[in-house]
Order: sequence, then C-alpha cells, then structure tokens
Amino acid sequence: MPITLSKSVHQVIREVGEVGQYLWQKGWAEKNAGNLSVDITDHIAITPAKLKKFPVKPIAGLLPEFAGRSYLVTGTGTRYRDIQNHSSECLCVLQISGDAKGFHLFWGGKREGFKPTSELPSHLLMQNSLRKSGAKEKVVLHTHPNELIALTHLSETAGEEKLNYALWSMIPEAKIYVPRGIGWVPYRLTASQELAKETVKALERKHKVVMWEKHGVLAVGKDAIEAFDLIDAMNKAAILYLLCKQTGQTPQGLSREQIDEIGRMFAPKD
Ligand code: 2HA
Ligand code: ZN
Repeated sequence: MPITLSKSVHQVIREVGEVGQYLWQKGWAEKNAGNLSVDITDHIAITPAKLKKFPVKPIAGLLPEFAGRSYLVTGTGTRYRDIQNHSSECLCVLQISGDAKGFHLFWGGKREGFKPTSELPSHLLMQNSLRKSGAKEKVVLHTHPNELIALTHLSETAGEEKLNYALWSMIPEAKIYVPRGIGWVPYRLTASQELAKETVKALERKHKVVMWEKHGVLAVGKDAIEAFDLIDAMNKAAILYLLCKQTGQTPQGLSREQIDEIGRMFAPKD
C-alpha cells in the first residue's frame, strides 16, 4: 500500500522542486551536485503497523535520539534539475527506526537502485544539531555556488574574516540577510565525517550559511526557499566583488564603520 503524504509535505516537496530549478538555472547544480534534507517529523503520522511494512535499511552510528524522526531527502546521484518533474524518483521520505539502527523508506525513491544521498549521515548530524539548539530551521541545503567558491581560491578572500568582510562591503543586504556572516570550514574530503563535524561546529556558532572551502556552500532555513535566498544574497555580493576586480581595480567597498552601523540597525533577533 503506498503511503499518502499530507498536504503540508506536498507543499514542502513543491518548494524543494522550485529551489531545484533555481539551483540549476543559477549554474550551481551541475550533474548530481548538492543534496538536501528537510526534517518533516511534525508533518508525518504513520502507524507503527504501516511502517513495519517497509523494511529497515541499516545505517551505522546514529544516536538513540534520532529514533522516530522523519526526513525528506534527495537521492544519491539524483539531479536537482529533475526534482520538480520527478519528485518521487529524486526524493524519498524516511523515518529512523525505533532502535535508531536504520530507516524505513516509505515514500518516493522510485528509481532503480535508489539510495538516499550518500551525505545522509552528515545531514542527520546537522539536523540533530539544529533540533537540539531549538532552531526553527528544518532544511539543510548543499549546493555549489560559483562565485562564492571562486572567492575561497583567492588569498584576498579566503578565510572567515576576509570572506565576510569582502561580501558585507559589497552591498548592505549582505550584512542584513546574513548578519553573523558565513561560517568557514577549511577544505575537508567530500562526504567525510570531518566535513560534517566541522559544519556542525559552524552551525553551533549560529551561522546559517557555511562555506566549504574549494567545494561549496551549506545553508539552513525554515524552508528551502529561505535557505536558497541566503546563499543567493551572498553569492550576489561575491559576483559584485569579482566584477569590480575584473576592471583591474580593487573595490572601494563599504567601510567597517558602515558595516557595523548596518549590523547595529539590523541586529538578528535570535
Ligand atoms: O552530492 O555535492 O558534496 C554531491 C555533492 C557532494
Ligand atoms: Zn558538493
């Protein structure tokens, strides 16, 4: 028996499809780049009897506190650009089993050999960190925004302090939308535990956007659109910085005093 998802989960899926299109149009989602998870526990009511019909797939190293939590996640090897028209092939809904030793996949994943993103353990670590801190963010989105990645390759803008100053100095909205700046994670191997752990540390420092040096960005949001918007705003600042540099000049930029003033006027409330 297929499971019927609530209207609210379908809305979440629609938003993820919409954001998948944006990421593709922006050129931030080549091939199967990126991955995404949404904590939809509050929108899922499936009886244990029904859940049991979906065999547990093992997953190592989960803490007991994950038991019973439900997530919408992208599939490994799936493309952001395909989500909108093929959501049940590119996404799945899974619930962590009662003993937290695996998950029941009970919606989507309708593709030969489908597996949730290989970054699932990392996403779960990040989701858990958000939940434990009482954050309202439910979405963890990873993508490859070109200009932001480019800045991590330049010594002038590599590193948390230099990157944030360069971005904030380009346009007031960069400071307004991302007042705590982008958290910096030094280069770590893709899909590694080290990368996940360093990212969790950045989330604990209350960063909503995290730069993975020479790789990409991870952002969190109440919904997929919000996570996308944060990256878009910062990538716009990165584009402006590089546009200025292309003239052969160094951008004047807003001063530190001007950025601080914006920071005071638009201080984050959480
Ligand atoms: O999912 O982007 O970092 C593919 C990736 C891994
Ligand atoms: Zn990536």
